[in-house]
Amino acid sequence: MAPAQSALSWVCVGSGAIGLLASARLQLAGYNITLWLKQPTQINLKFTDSKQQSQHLLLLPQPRTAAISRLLVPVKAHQVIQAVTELLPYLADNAQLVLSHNGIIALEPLIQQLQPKQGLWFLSTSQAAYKPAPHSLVHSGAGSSFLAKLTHADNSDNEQDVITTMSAALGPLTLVNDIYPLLWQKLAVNVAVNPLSALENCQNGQLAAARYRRQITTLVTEVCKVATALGYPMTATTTIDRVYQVIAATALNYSSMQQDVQARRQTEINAICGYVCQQAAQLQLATPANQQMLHAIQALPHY
Ligand code: KPL
Repeated sequence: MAPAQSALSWVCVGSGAIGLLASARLQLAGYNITLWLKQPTQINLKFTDSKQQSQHLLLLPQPRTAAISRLLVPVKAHQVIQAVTELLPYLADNAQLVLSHNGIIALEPLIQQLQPKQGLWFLSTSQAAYKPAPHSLVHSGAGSSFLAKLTHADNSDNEQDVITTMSAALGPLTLVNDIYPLLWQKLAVNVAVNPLSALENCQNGQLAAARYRRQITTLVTEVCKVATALGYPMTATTTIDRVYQVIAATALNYSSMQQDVQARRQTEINAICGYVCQQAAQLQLATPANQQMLHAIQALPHY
């Protein structure tokens, strides 16, 4: 049976791996999805799904004239504010925006710019995809996603539409009331894996070696201390176990930060170790291992 589709068109910002994955899956499920790119051009995408079946899809650019009611923003943490600010004049007054990125950033400045009926959501995903070439996408790991609404005002029609569509895009999907406990858990994984794999220029799996154990333990323990002080209780032993489970499950993957550093792109370090250090400073807690990682990545030419 065909899924209940959104009658509304969705727009996806950028052509990153997760955005293209969501767009491809939505188009295949019969949704109307367009891309918002710096250069509005169509993408003829070779999409290889998680069963290794390939097909070609044509993804069209969103016209600059039409109002946008539904927006998926799967851009890097440091690109979110600028991307959404640029799009604000194009948003319908009941537009629903879904953010999805690694790390945590302060979203209050963005929420303050939204109209009363506009809604902001956050989707955290463990779906894995990569681009072997600019117009080629491989869905390399079938994961799942969590979705939460960050703003209050709205009516249930809009909400159901967002939930149904995000389920088709990046599901299986679990709806949660508060995304922050999950974001802190994911942050612990990213703190442990991303900068270290970037500095060592290795696959995630190589971080299971005994020589990294002490550093990973210290980094993750600092995250747990800060999260717990903020009201998101996290025990170090359980969190470290989870980090090693992710390292094992993604052993052959290169982390997003390793890829960013190799491609000389700006990394998400400020939203990962930087966010931990910033929150720790406000709480007057010391996080020297996170500070050291932050500085080590910032010292690279294109951090
Ligand atoms: O989220 C990731 C990333 O690379 O950014 C992990 C979970 C570490 C997988 O590589």
